[in-house]
Parts: sequence; C-alpha cells; structure tokens
Amino acid sequence: RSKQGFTIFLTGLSGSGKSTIAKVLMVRFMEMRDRPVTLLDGDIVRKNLSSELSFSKEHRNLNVTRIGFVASEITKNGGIALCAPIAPYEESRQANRELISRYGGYIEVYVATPLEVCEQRDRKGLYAKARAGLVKGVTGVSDPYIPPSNPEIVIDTTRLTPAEAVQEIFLYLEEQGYI
Ligand code: GGZ
Repeated sequence: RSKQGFTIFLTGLSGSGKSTIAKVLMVRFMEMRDRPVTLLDGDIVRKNLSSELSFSKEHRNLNVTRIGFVASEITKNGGIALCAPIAPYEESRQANRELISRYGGYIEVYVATPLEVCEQRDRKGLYAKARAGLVKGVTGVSDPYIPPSNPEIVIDTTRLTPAEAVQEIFLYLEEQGYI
C-alpha cells in the first residue's frame, strides 16, 4: 500500500469552513494511526510563523509559500500536512503545488462558500468591521480572492456539512491511492 506523504491545501474566504474541515480531517487521520499529521491552520501560522507579516499581496504570498515550505518538508518525510490559509493568489498556490508535488501528493481543496454566506456567519466580526471601514483590505470585501483554476476538489459548504465534505475528500484520497 502507498505510504507516500501528501498535503491537503484548503483555500477559501475567511469563514468559508476551511478550519472546521481541516480539524475534522485531522481527527480522522489521527484515528488511522498511519502517518504523522500536522495542521497548519491560518491563524496558528499567522501567530507563530508569520507574526511580522501584513495582509498586503506580497506578505500574503510570503505567508502562503512559508506554509508550502513546511508542508513540503512534512510531505517529503512521509507525513500528512493539512493547510488552511485563505491563500487568495494563484501564484503562491501554484508555487506550493510545484514544490510539494516533487515529494508526494498535493491536493488543493477549494472551499467555495459564497461571500454572502461567510458574511452571514461572521464568527469573528471581521466582515462587519470591513463594511464599517474599520479594517481595510479584507479578502472578498476590499481585497481580491482569485479562485483556483484547477483544484482537485471543490467543496460547496452550503450543500455539505463538514462531515460530508471530509467524506468527499476521503473518497478522493482512496480513489487516488493515497490512503
Ligand atoms: C483577510 C484577515 C484580515 C484581512 C485579519 N483579510 O477568520 P480568521 O480572521 O481567523 O482568518 C483570517 C486570517 C487570514 O489569514 P491567512 O494567513 O489565512 O490569510 S492569507 O492566506 O491571505 O495570508 C482572518 C484574519 O486572518 N484577518 N485581517 N485583511 N483576513
């Protein structure tokens, strides 16, 4: 059976459900006791690895390629890396894809929850602040999100629960022989 490492890279707006899906994936992979699993969630990385970075295009790309580098090392060593930044730009996503594919699997999951739905949830009040002009350059409101051109999986969280989304990802991994 295949034991190569792989990276699942979730991209989408704030509040799209990336973290929730990543956490459920994390639990499922840990239960398998198959390979070490590492979660590189957006807010954790921002705090611990990218604390000096802003939300400019350059800094977002740098943040995303840092995550990609860590994921590539994990993948190289046969582990599972779960990444969940917004990653709004194609160039840094593409750079990660090229780097990580050299060492193992790269599965890009576009969590395509519409802005209206993310905004209705607004768990952290970010969108309200953006609309009030208190925060500038918020992805989806006053900063771009470029949808991935060739994602392996697209998740519509308005139709799927997190558990169903994870099931869809597992199905794909089985089909491709990763698990
Ligand atoms: C987008 C922002 C911003 C701006 C702060 N735009 O839901 P959250 O709150 O916890 O997750 C978001 C997080 C996004 O960081 P990422 O590292 O994932 O972004 S990127 O991939 O673009 O580097 C959000 C919070 O930081 N946040 N200001 N202006 N999200």
